[in-house]
Amino acid sequence: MMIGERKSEPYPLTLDEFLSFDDNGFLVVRNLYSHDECDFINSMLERHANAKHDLIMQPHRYKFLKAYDPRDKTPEVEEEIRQTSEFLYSFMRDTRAVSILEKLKRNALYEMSYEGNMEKTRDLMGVMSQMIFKYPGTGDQKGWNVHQDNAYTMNPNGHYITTNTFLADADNENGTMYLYPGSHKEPILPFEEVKTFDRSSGRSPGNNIKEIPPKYAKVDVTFKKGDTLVLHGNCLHGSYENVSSRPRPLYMNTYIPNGEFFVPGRKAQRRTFVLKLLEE
Ligand SMILES: O=C(O)CCC(=O)C(=O)O
Ligand SMILES: [Fe+2]
Repeated sequence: MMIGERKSEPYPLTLDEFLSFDDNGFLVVRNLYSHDECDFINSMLERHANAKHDLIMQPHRYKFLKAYDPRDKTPEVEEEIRQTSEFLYSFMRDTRAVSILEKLKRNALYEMSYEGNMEKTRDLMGVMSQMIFKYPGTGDQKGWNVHQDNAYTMNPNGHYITTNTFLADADNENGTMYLYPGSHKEPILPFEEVKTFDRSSGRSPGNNIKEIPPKYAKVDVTFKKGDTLVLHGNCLHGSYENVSSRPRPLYMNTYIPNGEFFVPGRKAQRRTFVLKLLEE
């Protein structure tokens, strides 16, 4: 993937960053993507948004993007949908993100051989994508309840991992995320299921955790355009309501080691995508 000046090369993850992910269950990688790349992705997705800028699930999959796109499906529109979904599939495979995840998940992907060498025994797979525009005053501006992303996929080994790329600056006013460092060491905690798409209920989206273990403290994080939050699927997090007049576009990709159990979901229809073979 190459937009503007920046090449997609493996990210030089430091030991401190590696250890910080281990301790906290998340890692903020500043400026992983350029402003040009963020603008490109955002404007590409804007073409397919409905008037309220509802969340788009699985935009890297043609049939999903087509179902979400409210326009008449002229040949030109069909072509845009094809281009966007293909581009977003390549973004799921982006070397910068995947190189970070492969290091963070190395315990799940590599095994020591009899000779004492580390050998890669399985691949990391892409699972799903999601675009959240979080436009002000649309119904989609609501904050998300405190949840674990793995409460949707239910991987028993805590191997579900996500990248969350902020396509514009995010702060407390426009609905940034907050996190509970260390909470990824918990299993999937009891939660109340909340439908993400049920606008009519007036409820905030996100499976609602029943009780946040008191030993974890909430931390607000602000993001700049191009920052990526790498998040352990079991790490507790939520987000603020967007009370500003700015959108808060967030693009998410999710991943899991090959062969790991996950719940496909009726609406999301999650399935795995090969990353390695298609790397550019
Ligand atoms: O967009 C947000 O504010 C939070 C989204 C989130 O946590 C999720 O989609 O799992
Ligand atoms: Fe989440």
